[in-house]
Amino acid sequence: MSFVEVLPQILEPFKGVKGVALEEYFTSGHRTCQGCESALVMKLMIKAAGDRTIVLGSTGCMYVANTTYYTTPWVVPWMHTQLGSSGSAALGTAAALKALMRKGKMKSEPINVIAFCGDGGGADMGLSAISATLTHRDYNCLILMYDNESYANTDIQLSGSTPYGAYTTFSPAGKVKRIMHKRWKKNTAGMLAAGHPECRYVATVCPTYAVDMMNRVRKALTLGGPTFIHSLDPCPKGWDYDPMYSHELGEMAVKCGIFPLYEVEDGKLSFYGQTKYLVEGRTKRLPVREYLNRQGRFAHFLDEDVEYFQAKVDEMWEKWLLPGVLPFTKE
Ligand SMILES: Cc1ncc(C[n+]2csc(CCOP(=O)(O)OP(=O)(O)O)c2C)c(N)n1
Ligand code: SF4
Ligand SMILES: [Mg+2]
Repeated sequence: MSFVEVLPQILEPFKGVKGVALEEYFTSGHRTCQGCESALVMKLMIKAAGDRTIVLGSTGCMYVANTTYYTTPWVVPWMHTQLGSSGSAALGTAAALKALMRKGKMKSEPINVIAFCGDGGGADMGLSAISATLTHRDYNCLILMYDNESYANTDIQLSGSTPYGAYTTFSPAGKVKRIMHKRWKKNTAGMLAAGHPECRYVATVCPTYAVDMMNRVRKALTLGGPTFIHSLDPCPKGWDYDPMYSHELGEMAVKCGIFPLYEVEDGKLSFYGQTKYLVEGRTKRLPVREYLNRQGRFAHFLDEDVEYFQAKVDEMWEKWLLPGVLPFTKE
């Protein structure tokens, strides 16, 4: 039996908006909400990857709203997988392609494998499968976690990625208890980058910065091996704001330092975009107050809640060993 090494595709970065591919592989026929940034993430992700790509998606808005009544916007091969199994689906598909090519049952060619999951499916339920996949250096697959900060599809339940204090159907603000959700958001990308020495690439992205985002997808696929991308996606329904402000809220989350943009390539960390400016001191972090005020899920916040939120973000930047990335503090 001959050994066949399946090399990844080489996808050069898009040089600005004018260099972006015109082809669409996530088209009309979906039923996501108006202003849904997760739908935009799907569109950009597959635009960046191109047509020689298999997409796998775990249960959530990006499954349910994209496969209604026997219609689908996906132009590339696509398969649904169970809510907690984006990691297993990615690895299994990459392994199956490799085996079929080795046995000569299909032409040997680089095919991208991308599995997406929501924050419920990725940061919570599917974390162990993602972790396992990130230890298998021999398989080329990207796991993209689209983070709308709730279990949105089942009507906005709290996830490990929901921000402190946010109103969800599992954490409604009441007269006796104003703040029901008192845990700080899970640091998924930092945790996966720190704990998986075989993983070649971890990045955070925000679809507000579309070209930057697509180029992180292209880099992940080009590097090969198991890779992970975490995108922050404003969700008009769960976050409770007018859909026209989706992009602006993504921008504010980055500029407030709530969601730092960075990549870790073979263990080397670099910040990019607006976050790089913050790290280099070229711009100042925006206060979180306006970001919070613009969303109905924080409408019950009093001044003390905003101050607590701000203090926690300050801590991420001023006390963490790697600002916004690794939450250890030095003695
Ligand atoms: C094992 C399992 N438990 C519960 C569900 C019900 N369910 C379907 S979608 C969903 C929400 C998933 O949340 P997330 O992964 O964040 O994706 P989103 O809906 O936010 O896009 C839940 C709980 C399920 N499909 N499978
Ligand atoms: S609930 Fe949020 S994530 Fe789901 S389709 Fe609507 S905007 Fe998109
Ligand atoms: Mg979600």
